[in-house]
Amino acid sequence: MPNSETRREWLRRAAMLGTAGMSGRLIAADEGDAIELPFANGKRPLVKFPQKRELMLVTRRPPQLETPFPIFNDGIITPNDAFFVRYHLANIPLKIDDATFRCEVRGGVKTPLSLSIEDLKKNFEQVEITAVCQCSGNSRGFFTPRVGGGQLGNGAMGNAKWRGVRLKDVLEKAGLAAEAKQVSFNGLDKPAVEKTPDFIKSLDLEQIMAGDVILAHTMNGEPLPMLNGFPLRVVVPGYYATYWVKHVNEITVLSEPLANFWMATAYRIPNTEGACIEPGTTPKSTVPISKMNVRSFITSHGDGANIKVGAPVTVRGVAFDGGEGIKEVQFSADGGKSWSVAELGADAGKYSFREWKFSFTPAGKGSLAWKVRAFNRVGQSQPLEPLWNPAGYMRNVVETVNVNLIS
Ligand SMILES: Nc1nc2c(c(=O)[nH]1)N[C@H]1C(S)=C(S)[C@@H](COP(=O)(O)O)O[C@H]1N2
Ligand SMILES: [Mo]
Repeated sequence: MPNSETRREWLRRAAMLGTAGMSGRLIAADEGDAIELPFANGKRPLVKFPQKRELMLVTRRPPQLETPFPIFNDGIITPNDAFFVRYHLANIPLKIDDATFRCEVRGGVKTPLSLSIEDLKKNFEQVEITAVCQCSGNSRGFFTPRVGGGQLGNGAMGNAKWRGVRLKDVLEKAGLAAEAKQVSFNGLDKPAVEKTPDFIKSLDLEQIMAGDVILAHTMNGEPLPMLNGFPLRVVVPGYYATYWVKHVNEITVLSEPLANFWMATAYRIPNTEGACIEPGTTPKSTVPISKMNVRSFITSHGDGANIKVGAPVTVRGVAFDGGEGIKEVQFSADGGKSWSVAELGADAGKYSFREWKFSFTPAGKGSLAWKVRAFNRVGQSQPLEPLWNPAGYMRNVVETVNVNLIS
């Protein structure tokens, strides 16, 4: 693993190559390096937290760290030390003994369980799934009109290999009560003040019994980093990360849908096509956020990159969706007038980042908009113009990188 000096050097190089624009520009700040995201108040210092390389600081308490975008060009797996971090509650666990840690399974079950990590590893089938974990508010900083909440660039996402056990198998071992409808998840983090509601989320039992929801103890072959939920987290492939509860130590089977602040008030989207409404207005009705929509990014080049005319160039990036799987990625070198089908990388599963690349020899001169769009297996794609909702969730516009052709 490159040390932090090499990292900085690499970031600097990435910035010079023009990996800027939508992904930010590396600048020297008094306190050290920072990345300037291309929206108001977009300066993010690069800071080091335990088990992490330098990441972009959104807030210190609770820790919210964004992955510098050039890292997504390194490969489809996001390294653990570069994976973004998001918490809602200031009182987070800093040290957990995984030998004494227990995850309690209770509520509407025949036999409540108290599971150690060892139990989970020994007594259940181990499964591994590669899946994107993306914050609902990823890219919120690009919303116009601006909306409240963490002003994130495009780095509140990551793709990892999650290993653990199926939640379904755990629930079957406990035995479900007949009236079971939902399952709630609580982690070890706590509010700093009493009036803040504890972060508890729930999923429908039906979704869990389909088998893809897992309790993960391992991320990319290592124990989860503390800040990503050590020693156990919920992984809900295809769903926004709000359901991926970290340090999960209470799993409760419910006979009614959970109606706490985090389900009934927060993390809801307009109940409309595309989850969007007229900018600046209020939705008439809302539903809990669920599956991720289609996204695709150019990772190899950023705004302001100088591209030599007449010399072959390979553009590449990643695409993903909520679990249908990416079927096709298209690239446009002329601002969206014409599109070419890109070459897809290896298929790491329908919940994973899919690499794409496109090689061609640029012609013409001046500045040009490169664009990328993806289609999933049911034909869904991204709109050319961004959609709006008041919480700044689910951004999925056709992404653009502006480059300069030089001779
Ligand atoms: N215990 C706990 N789990 C949590 C949260 C939290 O605040 N506490 N935030 C959720 C949200 S909104 C996101 S975006 C993801 C972030 O996961 P990461 O920090 O591993 O990147 O964790 C989810 N799980
Ligand atoms: Mo989130």
